[in-house]
Amino acid sequence: MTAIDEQTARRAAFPPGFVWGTATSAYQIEGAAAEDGRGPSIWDTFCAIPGVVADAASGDHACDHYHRWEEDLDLLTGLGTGAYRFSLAWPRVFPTGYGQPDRRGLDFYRRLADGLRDRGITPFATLYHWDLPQGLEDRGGWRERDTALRFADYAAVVHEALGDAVPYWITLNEPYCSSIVGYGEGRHAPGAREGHGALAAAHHLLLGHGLAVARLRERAGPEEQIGITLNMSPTVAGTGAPEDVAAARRMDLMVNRQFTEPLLGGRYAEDLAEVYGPISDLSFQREGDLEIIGAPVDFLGVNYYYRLHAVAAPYAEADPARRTACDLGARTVEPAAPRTSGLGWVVEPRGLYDTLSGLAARYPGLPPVYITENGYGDRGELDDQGRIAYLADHLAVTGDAIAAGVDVRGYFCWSLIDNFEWARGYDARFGLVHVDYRTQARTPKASYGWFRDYIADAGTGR
Ligand code: IFM
Repeated sequence: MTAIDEQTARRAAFPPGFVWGTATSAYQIEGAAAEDGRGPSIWDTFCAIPGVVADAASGDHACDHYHRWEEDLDLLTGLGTGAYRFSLAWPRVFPTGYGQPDRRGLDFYRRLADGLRDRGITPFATLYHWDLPQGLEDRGGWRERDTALRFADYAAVVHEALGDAVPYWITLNEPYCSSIVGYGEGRHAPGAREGHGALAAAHHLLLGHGLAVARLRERAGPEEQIGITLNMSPTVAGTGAPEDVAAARRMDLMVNRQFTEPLLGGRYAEDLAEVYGPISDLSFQREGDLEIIGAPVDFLGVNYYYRLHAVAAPYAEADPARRTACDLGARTVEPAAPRTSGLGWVVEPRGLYDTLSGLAARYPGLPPVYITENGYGDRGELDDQGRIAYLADHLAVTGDAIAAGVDVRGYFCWSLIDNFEWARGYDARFGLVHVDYRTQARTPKASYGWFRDYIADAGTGR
């Protein structure tokens, strides 16, 4: 294909007004963990536990974005993206989770949102990207219904402060990770390994989302859009054996349908009680919750990285009453001869197409979709050809999904800059821009220029 042909193909693939952006989150980039009254979050506590985060790293300093945000926004200008997705740190706004909000935290996000708008970039604000105030975790965290109520209050306070500057609101980022990975697997904060508690957390996160949507709607102007972001991993059976097919279905429930069914279908997943009944009485579900959780959203954010291949496996714990929420008698396997990322993650662009088309097929009233994260992890190469190939392939299937009729409105690359990759610390890098953590120097990688040119070709960057 010639350069002109490529440009024509890109213009045709993405409709006018298609939103191009990059995404980050507060704890992964801000640093300044003890500044301006910020209270501790569950991630500060988790990182202090020996052995749970690679190299004993933490987000204490991260990319120092709290002080270097203007430089980072200038990187966005250079990229030509029309939107930027960031998250607010709840403990900057409510240092203990309760009481009066701290103005200084809200002022930081005001500066950030205004700085974006000054540059002609639309803010997409995520209210919760995993950093629960430790004060709330001390009272049970997401296991408790009260945390959902606190989240809705926090959403209302943030909207009061920023409603005139932020047109797109995302309540939660990846509730699967905040609940099952954090309270079930224990790989993320708060590091719990529970059955009932993790399922309660999943439910209360969804409830918090629904309550927050209602509070935001009361205040939002007609142009404001409210949604939620899920990480979706279409799950396929590793073989055609019935036990593997059943195992894949259980994993799909845990990762995907546990969240999509109440949010988009207004019902609990049909096999939720069957799969989870042995480990929980699901007594956290109350009458009326489904109506709150399933209230319409203006868009769905989809984060896609990989597909899952599952087969049956022995339960880790024989006694169902002692099982964690991720002990499902299933394990993941790699497909034959996989293509992998610089972190060894299996790369299957087709999974993004399946995610998008599968959502549209399963949920007839599916709201418009934004791909709020998609990206490639490696160890930080500046000439990151692997990332470029990954992005190109995933953008191509996004175009295919649009051509097939899925209403995809935007694409956000994860991530603008290298950052704190949770339990993997700083070794895993997803940025279009390299960060030297000793000097905090930012250096655009090859993918930064490639993405800039791609957006320019697609012609709808702003
Ligand atoms: O870095 C994370 C992000 O916080 C949530 N989605 C996946 C990314 C890459 O692992």
